[in-house]
Amino acid sequence: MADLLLALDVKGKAEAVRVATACTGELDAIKIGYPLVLSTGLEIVKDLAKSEIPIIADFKVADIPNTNSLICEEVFGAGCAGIITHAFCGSDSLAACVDASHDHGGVCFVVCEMSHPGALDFLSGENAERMARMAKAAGADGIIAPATRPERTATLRTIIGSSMKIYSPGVGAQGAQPEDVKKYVDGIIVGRAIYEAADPKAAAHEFRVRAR
Ligand code: 3DU
Repeated sequence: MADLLLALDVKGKAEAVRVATACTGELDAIKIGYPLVLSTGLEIVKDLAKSEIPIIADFKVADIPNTNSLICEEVFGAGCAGIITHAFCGSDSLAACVDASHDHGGVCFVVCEMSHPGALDFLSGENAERMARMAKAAGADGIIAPATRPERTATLRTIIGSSMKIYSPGVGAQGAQPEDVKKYVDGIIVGRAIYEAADPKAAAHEFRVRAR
């Protein structure tokens, strides 16, 4: 049984609020990222907070420890409940992100293996497994692992155990189905298949039911 997270990669406040409002009652969290925040500013978090579900900032943080901490301050200061970071900058950068998240009462998720085909160049295989071990050692709350490669997500689950969460992108537009991964993960992340749908609420409802 997995939660449903909407990847709200639309541009502008009006469209973001339209989709989020349409999906009221069907979502467990909203994931925002660069497309939306660069078009609206972080103030969008306050507008989306009216939906009363957690907002997770997918900024795939990848910098030196001090910069990572500063990014976390802004994200949590704006009202986000969680942040998504990369791990490939190393254990000190990752620790800075995890610690700053926890200092602000938030959660930190770590990208381990990505869902697109190009992930096979670097962000997969042994590298992903090392980053999963690093995420666990850093005390991260969870990892991001691909619905498009469920067998890899299953492997990463064995590394992190059951005390950490897995959120899984790749369902819908990237070709994966909720049924492919729901037994390995705590949440599926769906973007285009919901926000581009003629009826986003109906689309979200169907994904939510299928993820259960
Ligand atoms: O393909 P969709 O439209 O359902 O969007 C997927 C979202 O998840 C999108 O925000 C993307 O940036 C994010 N994501 C991945 O797709 C793959 C990853 O490995 C990590 C995040």
